[in-house]
Amino acid sequence: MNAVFLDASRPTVQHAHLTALDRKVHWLSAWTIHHANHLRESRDGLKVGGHQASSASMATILSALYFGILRPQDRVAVKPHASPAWHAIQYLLGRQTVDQLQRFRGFGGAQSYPSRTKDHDDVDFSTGSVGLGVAVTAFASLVQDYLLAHQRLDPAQAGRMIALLGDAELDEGNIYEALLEGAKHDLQHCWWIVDYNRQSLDATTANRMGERFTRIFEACGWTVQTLKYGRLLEAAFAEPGGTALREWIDAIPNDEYATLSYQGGSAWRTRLHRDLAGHADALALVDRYEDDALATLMTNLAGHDLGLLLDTFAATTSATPQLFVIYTIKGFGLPFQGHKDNHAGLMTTAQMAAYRERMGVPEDAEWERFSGLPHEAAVYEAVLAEVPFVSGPRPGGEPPMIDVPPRGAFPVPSATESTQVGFGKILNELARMGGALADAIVTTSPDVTVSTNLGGFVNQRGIFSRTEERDAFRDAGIPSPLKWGKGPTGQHLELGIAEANLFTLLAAAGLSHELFGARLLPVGTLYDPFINRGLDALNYACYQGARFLLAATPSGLTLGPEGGAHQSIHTPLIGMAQPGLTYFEPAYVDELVEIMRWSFAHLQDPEGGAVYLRLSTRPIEQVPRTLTDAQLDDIVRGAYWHIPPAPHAEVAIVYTGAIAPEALAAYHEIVEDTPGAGLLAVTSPDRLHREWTEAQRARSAGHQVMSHIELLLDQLPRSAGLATVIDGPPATLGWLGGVRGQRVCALGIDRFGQSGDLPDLYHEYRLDAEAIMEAVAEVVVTRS
Ligand SMILES: Cc1ncc(C[n+]2csc(CCOP(=O)(O)OP(=O)(O)O)c2C)c(N)n1
Ligand SMILES: [Mg+2]
Repeated sequence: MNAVFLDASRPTVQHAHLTALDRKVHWLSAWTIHHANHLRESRDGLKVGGHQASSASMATILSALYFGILRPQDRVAVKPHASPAWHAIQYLLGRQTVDQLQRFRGFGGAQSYPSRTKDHDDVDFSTGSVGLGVAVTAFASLVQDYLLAHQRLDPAQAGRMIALLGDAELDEGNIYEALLEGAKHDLQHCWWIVDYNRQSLDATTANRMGERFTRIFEACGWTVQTLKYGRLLEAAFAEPGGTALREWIDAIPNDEYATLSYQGGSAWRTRLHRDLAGHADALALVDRYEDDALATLMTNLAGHDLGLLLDTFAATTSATPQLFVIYTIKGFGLPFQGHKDNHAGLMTTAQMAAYRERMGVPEDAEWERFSGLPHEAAVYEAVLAEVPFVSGPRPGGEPPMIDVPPRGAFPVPSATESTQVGFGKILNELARMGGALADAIVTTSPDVTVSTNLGGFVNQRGIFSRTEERDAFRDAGIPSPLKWGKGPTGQHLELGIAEANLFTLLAAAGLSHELFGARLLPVGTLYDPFINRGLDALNYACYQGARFLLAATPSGLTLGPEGGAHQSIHTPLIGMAQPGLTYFEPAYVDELVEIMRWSFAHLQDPEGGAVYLRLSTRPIEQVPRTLTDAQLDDIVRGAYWHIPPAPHAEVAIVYTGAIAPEALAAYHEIVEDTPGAGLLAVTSPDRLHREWTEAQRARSAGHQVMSHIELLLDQLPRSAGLATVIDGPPATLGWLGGVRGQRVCALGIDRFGQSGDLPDLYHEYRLDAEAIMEAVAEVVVTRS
């Protein structure tokens, strides 16, 4: 690791320049927010917002990192509401435009919170939902270790994965889930830097949490560095009377310290005189300072001391994960510093004018990069050109696409098979075949590897660990279908039971090509109901544009005896509603093969995304058939006519997923009375619905297009009814009635389930053939 400022003879001129640049970071972040709220035209009366206090709290920490410590390969998740300070730094580095800053929080401008996909400058990790940006750095570090061990990343290109977080962010439970997982995987090169201002959104936070955090992190193998006071205060502590001063400040409760920080010099003096009345030398020390200087001294916390931060970070060269708890004041240097209500506080125009004066920025030069600094622009340009962060290209990019094996290379399903078993066999076969695709796959699961049928792949490709770990059962000759030895070449990352970690890992691994320049095809498995457990992390992964294949199984009521606690109900609607994720729910394994082939290409497509397969443990009789190219295309587009309707058909049964046998049985029962009826297989309600709404949008723009579902339903008379059925919410397919204005009766689950076998459950919850026939009667009879 480069230690730019490690040398004790640190060039002080350079240091002065960096201090000046840090002042610009403070100024520009406050000004950007001010401009968005007070100067830019408002058309809707909404408060624009932005966080001047949170930015000021962290600005110097950001300056230390970006101007002195980071190298191009280091990756940072920035506290969401410090985004203005981060953008200001990118602007000073020439990596952000003034136009973007002027449109901060406006349409097309710099985003409220750093966004990989929406911001124009180079955001490493999106943040916003607090806690997730922290955890993703741990998993990015794990992915980096994986790539290094697989010799897919040049060690010289390996970086530190760094999270900058607020102290209240430490209340988020997902941070501790990641912490535990990191400990299991021997996490390294990961820094979490806490902006310890002891304020949350609502108020000043609990006293003495700091030491508890230390114990928690140390227990997980981290080094904790607590930086409390700046060098001014440390120097004062060394003076006669300084010890008493230190004891006093160490003991003062957070809220009282914050109150005094807000009130300023004379309040400090009054309070110190009261509390240190017996300490003449301490009071003499205090009284050597004028009011303003006293306030500066008493608020000189480590997070506002650039030199101290530079030296501390530069001296940290160990690979051991590091927690930095850095004391700061929220709103540092602003009129509302320390005030408990300052989180969303905005400076008034008058306060801003005074602040501009204090920062030495001339009027009308507010946006200039170096206005008001002691030297000419060229001096700072030269300093910035030497910053290690800009010393070379950043890793990442678009690695070449990996071909997907032809359809014929995949196994033929057994006569009766579940989609879960089919999924396991497909991955197993890919592992056996070898080649670039198999090598790029990395599987992962939160302690359900075996029960989601990843075993075949894992047996062939091994479990990843940076160090070799033997399988004791195998060594002892005890039979087991699973090989559980681990090593650096393994391609499976076994996680503990914390579904948020699964999704956060998928986020990091699914960005591997962009973060590290090496393409991975991550495949994660879990039980479908537990998607809810990690839902925000799943949304987070998709928001960042991560690419992964998620197989969720078992799903729905169809898991039978496992019962209500494990029955997923509304996951199809999540699959439909989640941007960046395409949801499929095939019934037959030949459909699954084609969907997985499509998925591996979609994961790599620059316009692609992640894929969610909702699978089932129910073995169902497969259809002996050879699918035509047109049928294969229909399957990945979301639906095909399992049995096409006649032109005069009165009804079609529409089904998704594992209740296909009930749909077929009902079909054979009704077809005598309603000859020419159709049977429509929907493999992806999500794709159908998206394409339909896109086609509507395109038509309103004057394009003559028809979506897949419109073309399929066009084969039915408009007067025909639809009876739809899915082991999920009826609404998943109920919308189909709106496509051509057909009557619809939608069956599905809208109550909690319970244990039982499938005949009982399907009867009770109206998924059986009888219920489907009743639905058919409903749409046919009501029509006449
Ligand atoms: C998951 C989530 N819940 C709530 C919020 C709203 N929120 C934004 S910042 C914040 C508290 C910030 O306190 P802290 O992390 O200490 O940051 P500071 O501004 O003090 O630096 C909250 C509750 C959020 N962004 N994400
Ligand atoms: Mg805070």
